[in-house]
Amino acid sequence: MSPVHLEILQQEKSTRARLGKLYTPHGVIDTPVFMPVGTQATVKTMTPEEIKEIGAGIILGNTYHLFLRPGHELIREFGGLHHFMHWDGAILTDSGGFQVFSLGDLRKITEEGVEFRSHHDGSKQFLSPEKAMEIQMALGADIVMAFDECTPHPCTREYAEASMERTLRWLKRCQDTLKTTRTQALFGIVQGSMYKDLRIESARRTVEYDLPGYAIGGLSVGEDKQTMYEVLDYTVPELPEDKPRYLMGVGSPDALIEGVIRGIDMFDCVLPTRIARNGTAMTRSGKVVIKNAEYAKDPKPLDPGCDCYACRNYSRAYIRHLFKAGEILGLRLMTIHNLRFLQNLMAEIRKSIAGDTLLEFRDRFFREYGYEEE
Ligand code: PRF
Ligand code: ZN
Repeated sequence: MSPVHLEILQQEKSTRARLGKLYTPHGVIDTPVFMPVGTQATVKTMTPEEIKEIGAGIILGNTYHLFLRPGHELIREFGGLHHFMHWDGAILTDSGGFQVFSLGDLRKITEEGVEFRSHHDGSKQFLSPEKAMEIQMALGADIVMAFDECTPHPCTREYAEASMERTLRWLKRCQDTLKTTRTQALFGIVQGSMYKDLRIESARRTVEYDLPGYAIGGLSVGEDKQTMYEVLDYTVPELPEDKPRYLMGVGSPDALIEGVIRGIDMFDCVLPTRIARNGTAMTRSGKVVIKNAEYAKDPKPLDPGCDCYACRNYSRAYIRHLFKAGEILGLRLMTIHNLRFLQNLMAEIRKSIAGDTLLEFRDRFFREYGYEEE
């Protein structure tokens, strides 16, 4: 059996949402799950103990960044990413197939792979399906992602089709390279831009590889949210019921709820941690921009409904002061809060699936929070 597998506990009757347990070599994770992002072998500003305390059991790492610095060979020498960063929970590593393609003019795509210039020193580098697997084998993540191309948006049909075909050929090379390992699970990535027939074909042909899990890539790349939800509406039914489904790079509260309703089990995004460091807290009544003058004398916690360390102990006025004064603790408290907010949101989503009330939960949540504009 694959080192990673999903047990489905309940299928909601009124939506495609499922409640499950994701078994990994580093623990069992309740799904649907949001995975905090630890791009450079750290969830920015947080210790692993703090990540545990907010309730996360799985985090993300990045092939692209760790390959360039400190280098995957060094991490291998330290016994892999888990040991190197002192995290004993589960880890999923992304393949670099997104970061490299975000470099724009700094990269050149061929059948063999992608040549690019390092964002650190401009040095010439190369990533291919084989190289991305070699790096992820050295990092030792529980779940490794196939090396794909995330097409830009908008994108012509011709380009989307050619790119989708290449991503499928690359998947074969990823699978062949990884065959030797018995402890890491390879997830394939569905592409096809916003073209229905391409998405469906990409999903069907990716599923033929009989992988332990499937991701939907190429979304949240600038299209509007309704378009993303439509793509999910026709893509998810092509994926097997009994395998985890991962929507890459999505983490706004409304998209998490809408994604779960459409049958997604896993999500990741830099959004909660990034906006935290910019001084924005997610709360049940919407966003709190902590530097705003209205919070200068506000004795309330960031979110009166939250049980995180920041909300249990500190006022908005104090956290605003930390931000105004440029104090690091401000970044830490906001990050703890936003990550805990999303963990609590996912827990409520799971409870709603169990009670067959997810649509009611969505409507109530949206009334209180307001729709996201991003
Ligand atoms: N591919 C990979 N990583 C990703 C994406 C993708 O399409 C996205 C798209 N939102 C985020 N991260 N490999
Ligand atoms: Zn909080």
